[in-house]
Amino acid sequence: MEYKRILTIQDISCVGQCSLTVALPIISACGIETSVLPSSILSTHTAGFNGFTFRDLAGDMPSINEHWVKEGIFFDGIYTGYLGSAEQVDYVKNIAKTTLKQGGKVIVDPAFADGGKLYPIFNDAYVSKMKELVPISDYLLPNLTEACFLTGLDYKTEYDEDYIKNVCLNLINMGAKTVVLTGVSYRKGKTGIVVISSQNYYYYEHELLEGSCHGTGDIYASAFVGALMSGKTPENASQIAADYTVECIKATAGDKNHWYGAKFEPCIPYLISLIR
Ligand code: PXL
Repeated sequence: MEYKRILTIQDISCVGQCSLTVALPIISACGIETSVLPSSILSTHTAGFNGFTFRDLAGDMPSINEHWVKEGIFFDGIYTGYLGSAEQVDYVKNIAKTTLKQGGKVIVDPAFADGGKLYPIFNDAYVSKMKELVPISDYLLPNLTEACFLTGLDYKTEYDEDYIKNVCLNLINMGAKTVVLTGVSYRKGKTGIVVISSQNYYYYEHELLEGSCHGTGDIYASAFVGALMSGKTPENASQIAADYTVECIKATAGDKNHWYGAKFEPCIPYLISLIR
């Protein structure tokens, strides 16, 4: 197998099992060299901890980008997640333009909202700027909340396949090549993933576990990237990522002290078995 290198751009939440502290081990475990560009650094993630610190690292991005260009450093894939500010979007676009190998893939997880609401540090101006990453994405991985913020369509908690297809096709019309929509539930006790491009609709349904845990979107996206970069089809990668995420949630369920993230580490051997 060809040895691949990707770059992932997202925050370091020092404590909280999300973003880079999840992406780096998961993608590496899939056998992919994982370079990182921290978008920001926070003492913890912002979902449930009070008084977290936050430092925007946007100012470092242009010189890091310039150095990579000078060194002739290129990536087979660029996977973006939680950024720190709208200002970073132009820098990220330039990094993709100057450091992505020909034929390399851009994977964008908008990572700014869930459950119908924006995450604490974000606002409409941020959403508006994030729309600029949609047309550069080969794979866009939103949840339904993010998909609705990006398209301006109504966010619904009960819906049918036509509604979901319409949301995804709006994102395709905005320039996303393939949309991988997470958390799509058509019936009680089940949830799943829709993978849609201009031609294909694919739905992978799996069990919906009680009590969601934080950070599972990042676990999902990282496993998707690892599987995709390992040569799996987008449909297969979405299935592997879903099965792995379910396993991580099962490993965490019932531990009230572990409310801030999912115990993804003990499940890494399972992910590797799915990739092989
Ligand atoms: O998992 C998404 C995420 C990433 N990074 C930070 C967050 C969140 C979600 O709340 O707060 C800092």
